[in-house]
Amino acid sequence: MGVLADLRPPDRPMTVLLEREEPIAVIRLNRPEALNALSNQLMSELVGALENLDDDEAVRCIVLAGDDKAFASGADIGDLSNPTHLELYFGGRIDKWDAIRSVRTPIVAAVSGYCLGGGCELAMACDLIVASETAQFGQPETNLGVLPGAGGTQRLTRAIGKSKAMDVILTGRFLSAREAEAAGLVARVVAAEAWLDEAKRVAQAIAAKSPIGVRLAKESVNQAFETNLRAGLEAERKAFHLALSSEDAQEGMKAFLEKRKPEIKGK
Ligand code: DAK
Repeated sequence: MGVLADLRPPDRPMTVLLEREEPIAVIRLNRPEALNALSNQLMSELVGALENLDDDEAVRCIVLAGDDKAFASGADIGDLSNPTHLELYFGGRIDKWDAIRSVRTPIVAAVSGYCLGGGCELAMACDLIVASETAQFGQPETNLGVLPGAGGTQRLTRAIGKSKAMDVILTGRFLSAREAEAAGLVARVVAAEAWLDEAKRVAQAIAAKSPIGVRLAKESVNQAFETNLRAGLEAERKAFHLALSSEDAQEGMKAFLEKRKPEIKGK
């Protein structure tokens, strides 16, 4: 198991671990004693790892995982309580979430156990969610007198619709993996022992394709969240033309016609 950028204070253990299995990489959230609560240190290390991997051409897809018990139980409530207005404004918390949104490499969230609050928001900021049948999703911030603050009211509502999102956010109840899958939040649910392997399989399948087509597809799907249909279709058309002009696209079509496997170069 390797370790990427070491951003921690000298006396603190890494809260994020990196396993490289090129062409994929697996980032493991590593605060088991706090159910992987997203401390400020963890968020800094996570963003550092994601940005490094995003710049690394050898890595074509990233898996973001917790452990069996928790993907992440939310923002670290200790870090979240009693900040000053100045800390909130200048502390860079929101910047970290924006940085995650800017990652172009596809990210598969691999979720087992608790996936709550900021943890659920983090999973939703990834591109798709593979879940263990033990996973529980929720936005229990209203129990604390606040509300989701890192995209939960927006992304959850787009994923599962208004009525169910209101149910989850206003009552604080958890969705089981199966319910989350039926509602459209989760792409695949697998047996408890298979969640990480399945997420890696999904990542390998993505990583086998041209990174140009994949990144442009990610960008285009995200447009569906951020703009109207007409503008989204325009963006898709431009992305398609861009992809079509790549060497990988020419090779992909030639290989199909010649009944052989394409040689993907990422160009
Ligand atoms: N923060 C800090 N510590 C946590 C934690 C959390 N979110 N969740 C669990 N822990 C700690 C517990 O305090 C406990 O520590 P010790 O007592 O052993 O020292 C340890 O993890 C094990 O937890 P439990 O003993 O409670 O374990 P249980 O199995 O009994 O219960 C639980 C599991 C997940 C149901 C429970 O721990 C729980 O309810 N946790 C809190 C869940 C929660 O409320 N999550 C939402 C937090 S608020 C924003 C960005 C993000 C956010 C907001 C703004 N901006 C950029 C503006 C996000 C906000 C949130 O996520």
